[in-house]
Amino acid sequence: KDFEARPSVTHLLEHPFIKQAHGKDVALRQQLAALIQEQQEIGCKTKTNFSFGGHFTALRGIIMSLTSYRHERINTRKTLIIQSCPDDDLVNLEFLDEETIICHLQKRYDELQVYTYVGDILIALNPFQNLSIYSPQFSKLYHGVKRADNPPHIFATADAAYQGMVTFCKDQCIIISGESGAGKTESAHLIVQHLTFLGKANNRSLREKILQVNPLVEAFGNACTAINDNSSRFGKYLEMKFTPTGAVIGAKISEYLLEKSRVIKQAVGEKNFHIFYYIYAGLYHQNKLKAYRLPEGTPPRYIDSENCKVMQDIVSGKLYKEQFDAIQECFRNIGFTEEEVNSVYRILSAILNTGNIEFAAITSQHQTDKSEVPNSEALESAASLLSIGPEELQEALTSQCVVTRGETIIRTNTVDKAADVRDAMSKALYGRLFSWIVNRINSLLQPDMNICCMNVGILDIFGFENFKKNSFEQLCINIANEQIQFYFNQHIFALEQMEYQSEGVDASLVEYEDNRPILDMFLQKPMGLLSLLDEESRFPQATDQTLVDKFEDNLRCKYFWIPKRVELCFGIQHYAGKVMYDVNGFLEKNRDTLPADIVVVLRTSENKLLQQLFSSPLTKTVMFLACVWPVHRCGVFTVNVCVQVDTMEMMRHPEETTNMRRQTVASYFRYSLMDLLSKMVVGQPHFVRCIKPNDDRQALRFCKERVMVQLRYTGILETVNIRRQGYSHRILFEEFVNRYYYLAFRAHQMPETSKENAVAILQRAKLEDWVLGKTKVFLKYYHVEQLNLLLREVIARVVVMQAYTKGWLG
Ligand code: AOV
Ligand code: MG
Repeated sequence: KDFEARPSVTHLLEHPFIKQAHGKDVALRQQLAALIQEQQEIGCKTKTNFSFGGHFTALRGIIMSLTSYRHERINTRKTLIIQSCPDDDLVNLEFLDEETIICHLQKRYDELQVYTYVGDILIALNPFQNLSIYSPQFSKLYHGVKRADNPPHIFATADAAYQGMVTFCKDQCIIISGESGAGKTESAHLIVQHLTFLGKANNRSLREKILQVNPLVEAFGNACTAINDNSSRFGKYLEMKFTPTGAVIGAKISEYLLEKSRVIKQAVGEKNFHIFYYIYAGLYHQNKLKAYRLPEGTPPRYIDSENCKVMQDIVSGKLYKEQFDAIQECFRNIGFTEEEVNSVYRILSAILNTGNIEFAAITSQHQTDKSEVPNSEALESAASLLSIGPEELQEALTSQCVVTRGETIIRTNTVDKAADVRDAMSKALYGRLFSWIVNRINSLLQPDMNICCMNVGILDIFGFENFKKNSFEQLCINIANEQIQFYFNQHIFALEQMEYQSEGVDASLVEYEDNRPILDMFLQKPMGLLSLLDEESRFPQATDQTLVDKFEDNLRCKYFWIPKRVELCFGIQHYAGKVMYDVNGFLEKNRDTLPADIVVVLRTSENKLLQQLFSSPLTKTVMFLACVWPVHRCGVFTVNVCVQVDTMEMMRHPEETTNMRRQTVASYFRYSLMDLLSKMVVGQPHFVRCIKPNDDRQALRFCKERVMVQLRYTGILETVNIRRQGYSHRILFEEFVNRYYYLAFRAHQMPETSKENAVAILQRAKLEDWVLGKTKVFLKYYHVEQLNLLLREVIARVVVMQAYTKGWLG
């Protein structure tokens, strides 16, 4: 609309920097002048909003844009706006130091430009307010166009992944990282939204289903924490499935390490998983609490967390109720049956009732360690909702069968032990219910097996956390983030630099902070922290203190220390900062045991869903993973995940193994990381780095120090350097010629896949600054976009010509 108001591109010729150009840049100025003249001659008005700061990198960008538009011969496009500014991309900055970068981001943030590129990587600053840049109009803008045509956007990253998949028939993977509350989950939603648009989900019902997957799983897997009201308490890898021509046909989620302990206890000011509040409020407002045997008046203990006015919110607030309605809608749209949804509600209500079961000690002369349930109402409600007998449930909670030397002995549980068993049952029920929902979604969104499909995977994990009190859960979350940071480093720095050396390419090496030693300290066998934790978990007599002692004796590196004068505590220097961990409960959380007696009772249930949740056999020999850590040693991600199907099932529910080598949360976690990596490595990666501009969740507040810390630990400065100097794409001559031969040869010619032909293509495409290695073409990040765009244009022309020759177009 404001086209006329924009300056004409001719003003660039008057720019003092361009006027003074000397050396190689004179040629650039001449090239620009010639292009502008050519555009004018054919009557094209070319305008720009380039805030040209005298960067010849930017000038090259303009020339590239003009050059590529020449191909369209202007008849189709009488006007042309080159929109990109050099400051859209940190790589174009003239001075590269922290201060300049941060001022730049701040200036952009103040103007609500929350996205900025670092080459092909997207930085996303959390706006903490709704922006009007995600409507369908914006989706149209970011569809198959050049990146420089629009300001940076999360849609552009989704589009790049989509185009990459369609053009090269290669799976793609978008890795979103950032600390807790930085905006990963929101970004993931926006990517799914844009991919469903790009994937031409004409089938409205499929589009709705896919869009509702995230809200549904997040209702079960997200919760309010001290940092984020909608914090992901599990890792999620969502694969969107497309046909080779790019039509979306389904989706699949993989979930990682749900923080089950939240079901039974939350830190002060934090809450349980959202779904418990939704269901309690929904049933409250529908007057159905009685039908699900839920207590009225006082909310169940599991959701009555300290400092959270739950009942007040439930009674007065409409929000929870609306969310309950929305979740019901999601269940229905995705395809869950009424019976299934009802079973889910019954199990959730049973968990809430289970939390209300209390235990009291029975002290007689002979027995001092026996307990009973004084409030039979909660017990009966839980049993009824689970369709099991109340006596059997009470028995399983207050006693246990132990087999020693062929003899079965019944041991009674103390009050504390019984409470532990109760909580273990609640955690197991919830964990399995969550996995079941995910699996059910996957089967409902599974594409037709006969269609060959390709994936765009979107990784959204729990972000790095550092609370006042950090426990085993934070340790796992932070190790997962170390792993993602390591993956980023490998891709952006290590692999690139290794290739310069092996291919004999002379490019400057960028120093970066390698977090491999920290990862090794956690994951190495047998002396890494997780292995030591597992070893200690196998000793029945071990205590949290003996665990700390074991760590102290064995972990000798600068990233680990035991603070003086604080008991049961250790510190870790993570890539993203120092974290102090409180070891209380580490062993128990790692063992995550669910007594066999509970499983036996739950299996007697008449509820079909519950039977399904606990149907896997009790004892199995767990085959230890053949996956040998550290896989990263070889520099390339060859992940050797050799797990039998039943073992994988076992890994999902580690609490159920009763044999000598009990599967622990730590070993399941290690497996999860491997599984995740094995999925990620098959795709071409795209990175989104989310940054939290302040800790108060305030819109338009840019706290320089906080941003600086995040830029430092994510290695943004180094990333800018390597993207500016380096060659982010290295393609074998053979693959390069196969991909792009259309650009220099006729369609029917099958040129030899040689170095010479690769050079012919590069020259024909008029690219500059590329380099040849021994076996590969080394390209800058922007070259690939130019090549792909040219390729799409050429292919479109060839298709039209073929249509003419075949007479289809008259
Ligand atoms: P996270 O996924 O990175 O944290 P979220 O995606 O949940 O963080 O974002 C936290 C909050 O920031 C959201 O609830 C929104 O209020 C706000 N926000 C983030 N991105 C946007 C955006 N693009 N537009 C508007 N508001 C936004 V964690 O899951 O805690 O690691 O475990
Ligand atoms: Mg999240």
